[in-house]
Formats: sequence, C-alpha cells, structure tokens
Amino acid sequence: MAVPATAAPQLIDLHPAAADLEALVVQGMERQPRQLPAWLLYDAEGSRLFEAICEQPEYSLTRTEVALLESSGPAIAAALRNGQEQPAVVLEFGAGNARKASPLLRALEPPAYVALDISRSALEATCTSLQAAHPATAVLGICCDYAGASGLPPLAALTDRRRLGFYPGSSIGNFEPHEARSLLGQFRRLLGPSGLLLIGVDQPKAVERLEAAYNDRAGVSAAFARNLLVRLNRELQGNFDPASFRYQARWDALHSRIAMALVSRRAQEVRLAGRSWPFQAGEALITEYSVKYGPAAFEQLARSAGWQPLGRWSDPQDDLSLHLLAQADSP
Ligand code: AVJ
Repeated sequence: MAVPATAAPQLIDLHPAAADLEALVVQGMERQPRQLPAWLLYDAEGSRLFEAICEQPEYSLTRTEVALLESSGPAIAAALRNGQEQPAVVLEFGAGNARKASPLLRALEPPAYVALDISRSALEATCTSLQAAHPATAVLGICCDYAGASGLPPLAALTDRRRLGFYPGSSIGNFEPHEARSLLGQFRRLLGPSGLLLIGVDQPKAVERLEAAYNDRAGVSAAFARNLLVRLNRELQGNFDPASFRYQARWDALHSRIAMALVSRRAQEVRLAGRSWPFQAGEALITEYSVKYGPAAFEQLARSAGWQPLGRWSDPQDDLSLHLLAQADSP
C-alpha cells in the first residue's frame, strides 16, 4: 500500500473525558496508601519529562532496549516469518516516542502501523515522524487509555489482518501482577486469535542501579512525579503545593518493584475535585510502581494470561528482554 511521503498520519481521539478522570482520581485518593494511575503522569509536560528521563545517564532502559531492537530486528522478523502469514499491522501500546518503533518498522516493513497513546501531543509527534521515516507504512494514531479500551475502532487498516502487538519500555511494570495479567488478556482480545505480542520487560538487577535509575542526580524523575500534582491542580481544581512533597523511589524486594511516591513533608489538607484530603506528615501518595520480571517470572505471567512464549532476546548485560508471544490456543 503506497502512501505519499507527505501524507499526514490519521489521528483518532478517544481520550477519557474529564468526568472519568475525576472518578479515577477520587478512587485513587481513597486507596490506602493513596495511589493514582500511572498514565496520569503523561500530560504534555509529563511526556516531555519522561523523554528527558530517558536521556539521563542513570536510566539506561530506553537506550538498551533501542539497541536491542536494532540488533535483534532481523531475528525477530525471521521468527515471525517462521509462523505462517506475516503480521500485516503493528499496534504499539503507549507509543510515547518514535525511537522504539523505528527499528521494528525497518525490520518488518508492515503495510500498517497503529499507535495508541494517552498523550495527544506525544502521539502526534510520534506519528508524524514515523510517517515521514516510513513512507511505505500507513501510520495511524489513536489517543486512548489502551488498558481501558473496550475495543478498537472499526478501521480498514485493522480488518482481516494479522496483528503484532508491540509493548516496549517495560510499561507492563507499571501494573501490579494481577493487573498485568488482565492487561495481557486485554491485548489478546485486541490482537485477535492469530495475534502476536512483542513485549519489552526490564529485569531485576543490582539494587543500587535500580534505585539510581529512578533517582537521577539531575532530579528529572522527581520533577516527572511532581508534575502529576501540577496537572491535578490544573485539571481538577486542586491546590497541591508540589514543594511540600518529597519524591522517593525505593526497591521493594518482596514485590520485585521500584515504588515511586510523593511523601508529604508535613501534615496538610489538600483540596482536589471539590473535596478535602488530609495528608499526615510522612504520608505517601504512590505515583507509580515499576515491577521487574526475570525471564522465567515473566513467561509464567504470560502463560497465565493465555500467551505462549515463542522467543526471547536480551542485551549483552541481560538487563532486559524482548519476549515474543503467540496466543496459546492459536493453530
Ligand atoms: C515507562 C513505566 C517503563 O517504569 O521505567 C521511569 C516509567 N518512571 N522513570 C519505568 C518511569 C520514572 C517507566 N515506564
């Protein structure tokens, strides 16, 4: 399917409405400890800050994964050819930036690529640059919360075509294991019975390296977390004082995860969404978890969600893996 290089990518906006946002935030604020959905971190400023995190010397995940995608692209393409029909459409979940899709699109040259992302600004930038770099692939963006999407819009690019889901960046780690399992099940439904999934998973490693990655010296990780309060102030009429919260990122070995939190420096009342929320001194608001899975633990999780491991590629240091999965009950 030839698409002129000048073609603007098509964008579809299914971002949750403000009322949904308020209900989600109220629910999260009522949890004990208080915890908000991680995707709320990605407004335009949050997406920009996340890009900056990826440039920090302590945060090697993105660089390592892009290098791995580049080196293993041909092997992944070969593994896909090994199956029957080549996947005709690549669907990326949370396509915040174009860097990860590019090596994959180069290796697979699919006729269509669909990016799903919660941040409209990041999605627009990704789609525009990918469309320019891959003129032979039709690029489409859908602004949505992929974890909550009940289905995909009935698009020509998606009908009767074998789908390869692409979920890089170890974003699966933002979900607790039971949520991760249902997300993997959600991907099975969105990708259909012949669907495949290529997923990047960060692995447990030395605690000092893990904690440093989420506590960069330049303070970008802290700014990324605090930006959540700025967003809530703006969108849900809050009065958080971001400076009255200290950022903390700690390895929790029991749950194999980094827990990121904003900890109230003092006892205070915060107004948000028309209500008043008390914080004790030292009380945490969890902004994000980042669960790390070794290869065996991840394969077990994938199997429990109905996926069957087909292949795994990892970097020379074995920091992270790309797992290729097929539906367990597919022919
Ligand atoms: C996008 C969820 C993979 O957990 O490493 C990085 C998010 N937050 N630094 C991660 C993140 C703070 C990131 N994921």
